[in-house]
Amino acid sequence: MKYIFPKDFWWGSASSATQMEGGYNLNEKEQNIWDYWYEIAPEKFHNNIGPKDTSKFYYKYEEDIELMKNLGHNSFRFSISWSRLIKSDGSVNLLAVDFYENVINTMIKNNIEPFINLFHFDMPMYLQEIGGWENREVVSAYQNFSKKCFELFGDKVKKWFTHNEPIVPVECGYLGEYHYPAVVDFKRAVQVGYHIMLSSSLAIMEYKKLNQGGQIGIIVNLTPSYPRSNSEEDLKASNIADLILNRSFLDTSVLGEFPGELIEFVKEQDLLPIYKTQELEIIRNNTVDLLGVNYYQPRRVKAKESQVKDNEPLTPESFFDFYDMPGKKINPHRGWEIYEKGIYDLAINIRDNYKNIPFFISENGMGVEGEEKFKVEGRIEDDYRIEFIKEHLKWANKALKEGCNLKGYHLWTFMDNWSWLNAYKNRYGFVEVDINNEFKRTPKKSSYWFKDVIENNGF
Ligand code: BGP
Repeated sequence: MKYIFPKDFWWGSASSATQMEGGYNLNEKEQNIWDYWYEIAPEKFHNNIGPKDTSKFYYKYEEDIELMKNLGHNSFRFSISWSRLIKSDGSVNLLAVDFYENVINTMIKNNIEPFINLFHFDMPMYLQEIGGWENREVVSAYQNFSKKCFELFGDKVKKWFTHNEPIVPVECGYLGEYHYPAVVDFKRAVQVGYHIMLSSSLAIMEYKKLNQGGQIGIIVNLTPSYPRSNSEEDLKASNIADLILNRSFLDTSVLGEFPGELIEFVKEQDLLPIYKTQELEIIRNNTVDLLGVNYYQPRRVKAKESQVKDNEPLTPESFFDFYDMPGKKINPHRGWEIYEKGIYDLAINIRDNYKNIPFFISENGMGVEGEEKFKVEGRIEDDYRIEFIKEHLKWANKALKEGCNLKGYHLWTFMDNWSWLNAYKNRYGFVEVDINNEFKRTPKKSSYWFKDVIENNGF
């Protein structure tokens, strides 16, 4: 064996509540923005499939966790649905407590460590109605929600994450039209980003107060930015992309401060959010213990080729263009670039610029449209996914050898799930979910290959 991983390496997969639970209105769950958006605009969702009964983990979690165990996994990340746990009057939904308690107990019984994330794009609608992340009161509501989760489940759960990809609700909800409320307004986006960051620090503060002996972190989609060339213009464009899309949450979560250059940029563009000095103190004093890093593809950047028009709204892309690099390797089933070395580059960046903080690959994966065409005698033969994981793990292994503090690797995702506006278009799971046949689970070839890797702690 050539690629050996450390003992106790975290092998597993990641998921999120809205994408896999289903039971969108069962047992007093309230609506979140996805339930609402689907209700008013179902045509926006691929094949008109909404979040009502996604992958049915809510009903089948025992079977699913047993399958995870049989496939050798030692850890699994899921999220707690805020709109399931906390009712619109602020009280705790005891039926939801039962559900999450059962999930946690079943995982522990099967030797799978629960990693829990608190926010994965799923704002309760009753809070969106008062402005969502734009409203400081919602930050306090999130602080209370996080505290409740620690009190309820913190005796058993020792790995917590405040947010998954915190830049995504900013980018997709306030700078693009992929998440509700789907507006394009840079100033509002900056306020949302600031409040999400503050909410993360407040949750960390609550967690530390309780002294539960676990670790708390954040999960960032740390997409490395690569300039087209070393020209001054391309470097500048790549730097600004990195600053807004990576360093906004990464620097602040790990180092406790918004990057000076970002503050300058925001001031210059007249985008400063409303904030209080004491809040900056909270951010400074409550940094993460642990980092989750989602990596799918690199961000290739070039200097802007055309002037931004006067009537065009300002967005981050007013300052750089995406670069379509000739000859890049592509996942033809999703259209995304595959660049395995990105995993190594981001690891080295964390080692050298972020105090070598412990981190893990919290999502990596390959989406495949029309994956049923790879089915042979009832099983999806996903050799492309094996190749994808293997090549990324090789670079992860090199990073480990060079002193990076890498703790684990989670695939996105365990079983095929629903992916926001893309619904069930792109499949990512180790396990096929047949949405036309009672959501039947069938492990794909890659799940058995991964099981061997886990058993051997390498390949
Ligand atoms: C990540 C998100 C996941 C998931 C994944 C796949 O950024 O954290 O929630 O959706 O992307 O995305 P897609 O289905 O659009 O290919």
